[in-house]
Amino acid sequence: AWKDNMRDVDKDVPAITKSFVSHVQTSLARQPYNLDTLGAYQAAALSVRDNLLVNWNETALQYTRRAPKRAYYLSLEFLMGRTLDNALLNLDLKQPYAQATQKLGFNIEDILEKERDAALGNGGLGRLAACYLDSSASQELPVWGYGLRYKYGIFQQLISPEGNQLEAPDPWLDNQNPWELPRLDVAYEVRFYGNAERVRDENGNTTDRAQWTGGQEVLAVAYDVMIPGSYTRTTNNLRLWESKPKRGFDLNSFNAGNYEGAVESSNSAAAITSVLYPNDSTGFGKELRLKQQYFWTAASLADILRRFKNIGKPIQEFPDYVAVQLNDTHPTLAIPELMRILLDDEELPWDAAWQIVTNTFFYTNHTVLPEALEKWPVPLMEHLLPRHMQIIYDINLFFLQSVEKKFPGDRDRLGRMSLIEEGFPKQVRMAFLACIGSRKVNGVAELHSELVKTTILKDFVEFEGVSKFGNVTNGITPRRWLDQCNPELSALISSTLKVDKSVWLKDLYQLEKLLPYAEDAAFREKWAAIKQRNKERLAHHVETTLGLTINTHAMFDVQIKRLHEYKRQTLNILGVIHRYLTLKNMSKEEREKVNPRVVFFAGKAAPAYYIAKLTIRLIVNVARIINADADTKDLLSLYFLPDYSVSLAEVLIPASDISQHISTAGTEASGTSNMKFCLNGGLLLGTVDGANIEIAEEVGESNVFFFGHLTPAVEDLRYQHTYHPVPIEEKCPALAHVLNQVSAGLFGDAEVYEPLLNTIRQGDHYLLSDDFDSYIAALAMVDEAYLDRTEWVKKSIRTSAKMGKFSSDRAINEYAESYWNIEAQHIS
Ligand code: 26W
Repeated sequence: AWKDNMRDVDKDVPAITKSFVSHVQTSLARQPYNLDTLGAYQAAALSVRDNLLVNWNETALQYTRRAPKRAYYLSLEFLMGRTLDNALLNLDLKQPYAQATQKLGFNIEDILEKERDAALGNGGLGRLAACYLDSSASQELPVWGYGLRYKYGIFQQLISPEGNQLEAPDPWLDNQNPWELPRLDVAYEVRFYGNAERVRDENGNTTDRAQWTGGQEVLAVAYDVMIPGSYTRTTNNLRLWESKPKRGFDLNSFNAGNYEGAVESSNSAAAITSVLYPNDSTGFGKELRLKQQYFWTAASLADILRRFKNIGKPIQEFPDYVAVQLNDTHPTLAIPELMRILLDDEELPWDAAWQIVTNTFFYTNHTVLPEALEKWPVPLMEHLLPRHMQIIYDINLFFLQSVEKKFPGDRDRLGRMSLIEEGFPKQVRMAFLACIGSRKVNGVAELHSELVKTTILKDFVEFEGVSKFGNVTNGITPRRWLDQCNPELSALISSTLKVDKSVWLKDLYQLEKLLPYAEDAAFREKWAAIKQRNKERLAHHVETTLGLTINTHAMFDVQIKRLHEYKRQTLNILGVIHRYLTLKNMSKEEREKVNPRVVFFAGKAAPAYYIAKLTIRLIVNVARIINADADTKDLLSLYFLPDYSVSLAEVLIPASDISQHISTAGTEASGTSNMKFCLNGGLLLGTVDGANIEIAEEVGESNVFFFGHLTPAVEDLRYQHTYHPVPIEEKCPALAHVLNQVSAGLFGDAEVYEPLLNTIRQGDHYLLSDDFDSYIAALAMVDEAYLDRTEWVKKSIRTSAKMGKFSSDRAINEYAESYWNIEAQHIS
């Protein structure tokens, strides 16, 4: 049936060839006969974009006509990766485009490789937003994304010869971006600084209203990115804002001969959307970051409000037509901003305004790590956003009055729950503001959502009732993370299930039907052969990009994610060293029984995160030594692949036999790459944390490798480290030995690693010494299991077959039904 809906999409090869050649000649002003592959990419992209635009316009038109309730996903990060392959697959145009370009002398895979990643995100939170956009369009839901059009995405990571991470800018727009449409006609003015003057009533008393004037005004200009659904006409929109000076120059300063001053205002306006902040988990207090947050929320809300007003309904009905999802606390200023609009522009009374606000917003929390909870200094807020600071004080006043009413005289509680944290300076607690300003709050996996309720928002659960707090376990789009990145496996699944992929890719629970095939030797052989070819594809990629040769007959063991102490890449590398030392001590005969292993790491460290950068340096230098050791190199080798990205993940994930998700229990909110590995038949080695737990629930504990202390033990263990420390030699001799070898300079630079090693020797906040022995034991179980290849492949099939729950389609439908109350709109 979906095919009928695609009638505007031209699938015949001659028509595609014509459109391609026409773009070569007229859009690129080049000749088809001396076109390079980059030119072929650009022409193919522009031709596919023509198809998308037709559907995108039709979708927008039908939404406008029907005026359904819509949802808006506000995220400072959208880690989209490449678009062409995804668009071709979602539109079912890959075959005809491959044929058309083949005839013109190009290989479609080479063309796809020419696209630069759109890397407007740091990691999990940004990639989740991208998966949710794919699922919203695929489920025909009226959902738009709102974000910033950064000129520079996440930095490019280089590794120096010593093993240090270096950062280079990512000018991703340099080759032009065919996937965006500048909307110079859609622009809003955004104010910063200035004065907020309370409006007085006829008796001279102050009111809830104010006038905000003066300061600096900048322009937000819209750029629209088309988001095609899978096997549907629905093509949604991701609207990204770019900042521009309101005037090119200030005439007054210009006439006064102050030329530099006149151009300066234009410089500072453009700076707002110039760069993505590369920190996840820390680093607020920067004025420019707060400016980004307000610029984006103000422009997005103005745009949403204008669209709502076109329906012609009274403002009280706003929440019946609009749901706004706050992706973490980054867009929390939307709450006081909507209050400002309703109070000062719409002149609503406070209670009516607050009623609208608290029925419009929904807040997703992505971390309980205390250092990652956003807090903004009050003096900075007062300076940059004087009117919003007033409103926040008013919200706080009314809120604390209601707390006092429910818990009379409980001063500690008032202090704990205040939106303003005492101190020098005072700070605004953004998670609390997001919580009280929202209809519902959710975490991103069962365990995490429980931790939100029992730790950071415990008082708020007691005050507002538990029903406001929920869980939506994260998901991943099976289009990109199976069909696109692992086409052979996708084809095997379709032929085995005897259903078109358009069916099972949108109903991922159908993978369960693969379960009986775990017992089918012929199927297992095909399954294993695909894994092998994916390992060779990765090896080929590493060979061509880094010039390194990889043993594809080894077990591929992968840990790829942002570098962070809580994610414990350090535990992994110390485990590798332990394995190396063990191998070195073995006799030749003993070594012959050992299964070869190749360990891959990839991931970026925040540029100012010293310990994370030291971990990279250690990994690189351990690799240098052990990859060159003739005694062991056939049995153990190690690679740090620089510049981790979405497109690199698409090569790494299908090639993994085992992947590691080994955070200290209770610290990883969910994790989403764990789902991607399992969907591609990789087994999971992990702690009892985040979504690992739900993955194990689905696939059965016998199919995952769990280790380590559980969340309830963590607090006590940390207490012991602080107040009753036991020397590491006593507590964990194996780990002590490894640390001593590093200290002794086995991997060079004896003194360089001391600060990293000392995080374990002193305090050990992430409990490496508590989990090391069980980690090593789990690694040994993995080795043991891999020896029985038949049983391993069975586990692999069973794992993939049980990933239905982790489709982002399931997740986005939960948001649509239980949070936003929006309905699918079929675009005919
Ligand atoms: C600079 C402030 C800051 C603070 C937190 C920036 C970014 C963050 C994010 C919340 C970090 C993040 O990406 N969290 C991850 O979100 C994923 C999607 O829900 C989860 O799967 C990961 O477990 C979580 O770490």
